[in-house]
Amino acid sequence: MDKILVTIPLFDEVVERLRQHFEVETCGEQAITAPGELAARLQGKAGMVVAGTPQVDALLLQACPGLRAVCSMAVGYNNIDVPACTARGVLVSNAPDVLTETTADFGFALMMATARRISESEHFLRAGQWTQWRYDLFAGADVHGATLGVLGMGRIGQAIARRGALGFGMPVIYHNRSRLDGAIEAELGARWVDKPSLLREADHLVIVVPYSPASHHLIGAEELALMKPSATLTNIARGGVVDDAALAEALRARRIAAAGLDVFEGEPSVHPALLTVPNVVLTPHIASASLRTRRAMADLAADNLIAALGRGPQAGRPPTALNPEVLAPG
Ligand code: 8YV
Repeated sequence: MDKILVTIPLFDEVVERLRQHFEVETCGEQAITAPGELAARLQGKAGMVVAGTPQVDALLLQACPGLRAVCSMAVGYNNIDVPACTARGVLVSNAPDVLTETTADFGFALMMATARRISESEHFLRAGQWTQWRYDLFAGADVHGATLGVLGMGRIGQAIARRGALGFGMPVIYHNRSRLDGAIEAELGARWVDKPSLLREADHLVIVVPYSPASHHLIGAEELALMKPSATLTNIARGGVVDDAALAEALRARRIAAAGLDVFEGEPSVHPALLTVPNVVLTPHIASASLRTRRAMADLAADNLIAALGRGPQAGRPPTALNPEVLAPG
């Protein structure tokens, strides 16, 4: 029986399902992220379940020659060197689609909380500072009718645009490497613009672009300077797409009104300057975290691993493989 390693705390039911096919080693309550420990615990393992961390790179693969499948319960896979896996015949899968609507709900909620200053006002109330009604008490920006800017118009970006256009009457502008086809643009009422125009025109900018070296610090001091002083920025993509130090400074100086951040450079550490500015809503990478969706993500990772290692009804055909060619016959 193949042995596998589950590197993250996971639903008992999903681990049980994996045990029907494999000898399973789990990590307990603490995810395994340190490269040395990961390599040591992967010895003799044919597969592993991961999420957005740890790094799966050529060095790790070299240290674990028996590894045949890396199955992630995240849609973003910037932590996995897919070409290096392909070169060694290691199947990689991610978890798209099952989290799209849940993540879009959260992106929209975070954008609204940011625009309407929900965290900041709750802290004020909890601190016993609420002594009177005032016309300008935590007066923020409207969401309905405001211009929604979406940076990165993949599945999640489109789901956010749909919420804005259909639910809140927001004109939608977007920037993406490739334009959506005309029918989808029409359905979303979305207009492609170049990046500077997106930054200049958006009242609420939501960032949903995958992380890669090309998107590193896509938003830094220069880009923030183009935004309206009344604008908000929401990042549910990946830490590193936004220069957190530059953002903290822009928030402190009120060069933009507010930000909502679910992802951070170097998370779970958070840039200390972000912790000192009041006009930012901070959440610990929970955009996909409804119980039902997290279970669907975990099940999809398990389905992929079972199939990748030749078991179950989809043996040899993992449903969301990123490099299915490694399993192709011949
Ligand atoms: C995950 C995510 O919760 O799917 C992704 O890409 O960012 C989240 O849904 C996270 O990656 C877990 O590490």
